[in-house]
Amino acid sequence: MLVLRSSPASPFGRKVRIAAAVLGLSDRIEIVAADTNDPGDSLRRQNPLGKIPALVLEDGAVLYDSRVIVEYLDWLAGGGKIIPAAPGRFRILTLQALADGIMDAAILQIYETRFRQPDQYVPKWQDHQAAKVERALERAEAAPPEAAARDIGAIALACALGYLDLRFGGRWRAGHPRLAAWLDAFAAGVPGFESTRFTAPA
Ligand SMILES: N[C@@H](CCC(=O)N[C@@H](CS)C(=O)NCC(=O)O)C(=O)O
Repeated sequence: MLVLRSSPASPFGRKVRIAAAVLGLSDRIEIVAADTNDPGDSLRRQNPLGKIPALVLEDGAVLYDSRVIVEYLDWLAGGGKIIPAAPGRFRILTLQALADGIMDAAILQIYETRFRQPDQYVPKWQDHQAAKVERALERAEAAPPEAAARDIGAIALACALGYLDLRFGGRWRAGHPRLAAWLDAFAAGVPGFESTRFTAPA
């Protein structure tokens, strides 16, 4: 078995889990929860960066980050499945980078509130990150993926939007109707999207 170190709310972990589902590899992966804040968690020995997701292979080697893991899973599934050959490859990888950037900028805004006291918040920094998200959403709204797309660009974008739904109350939807419609269609067509949805405890 492959072991995926992740946590239920991680959008990058979700990207890997949906990729595995789309590739038919979910039953080869055991998910072992990781606590990125716990210095005693073996995660920090597996990935010195202390970040999730990390994938432990059968020989004990560890792959990170999510881009490397999805590349590995695609290879394991025969190659060219969710990361196709050129010419589509580079457009899809760039969409993945855009979506990963949304997740990075969104996570940094959340960490600001977790790692700093309210009187230490830096609004200029939060606005800087929020503007990245807004510009990236505008770019994606101008040209959403095709409805039937199941490649790593579409999967990553769905995870980014799902994370904005989870942590920012879905406020992005009002200004991005094409993207909202695209996400709803993706969710309806990819069972792995709903099955990996994290709902915060009440
Ligand atoms: N570029 C990384 C980003 C991973 C990432 O930011 N993971 C977050 C959780 S979603 C994390 O581990 N945060 C803990 C930390 O930064 O210490 C990837 O694609 O896997």
